[in-house]
Amino acid sequence: MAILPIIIAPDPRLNQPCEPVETVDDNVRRLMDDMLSTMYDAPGLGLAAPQVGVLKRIIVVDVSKNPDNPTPMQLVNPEIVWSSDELFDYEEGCLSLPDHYAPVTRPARVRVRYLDRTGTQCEIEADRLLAVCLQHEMDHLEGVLFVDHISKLKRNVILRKLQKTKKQMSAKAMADA
Ligand code: GNR
Ligand code: NI
Repeated sequence: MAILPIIIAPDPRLNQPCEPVETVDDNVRRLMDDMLSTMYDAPGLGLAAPQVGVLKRIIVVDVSKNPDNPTPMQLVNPEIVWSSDELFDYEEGCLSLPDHYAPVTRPARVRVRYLDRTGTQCEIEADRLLAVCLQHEMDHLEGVLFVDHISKLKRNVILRKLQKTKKQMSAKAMADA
């Protein structure tokens, strides 16, 4: 299994809606396994395909935070079929916005329909951290980042800082080459 490079914002690939997967084949399964390896290596609680440059509706999640008892989930074409009126605030981060965090308010519980790695349609109901992560990952499939849920001022501060860091990193890579 491979560890894939994670795209850092700002990047147009993180702002595009992704295409549905037509068939859950070996290529899709290999990508999902690589996404899980990449997520555990980072480490992160979830990862969406566009974060590794693949504009397909695929996400992986594991909120167990316990390497001895992992609960990896791989979801193809996930959709929210129900969400609670009750809301939940959580301090969110994103592997594509490293070292930046902000509170985001979302529905506290969601019911998600998806295809598993065998192509079978499944549904799960999630609350708390799992609900947060599923919604955060599914946002990525619409080209939406957690900073799109906070004020424009805070969003621009974070995105400008990231752009500056990216420029410094590429300048350093050029100098070192
Ligand atoms: O690792 C991650 N942690 C996290 C914390 C709070 C809310 C959402 C997340 S998901 C994030 C990994 C990521 O960027 N997934 O797209
Ligand atoms: Ni993210």
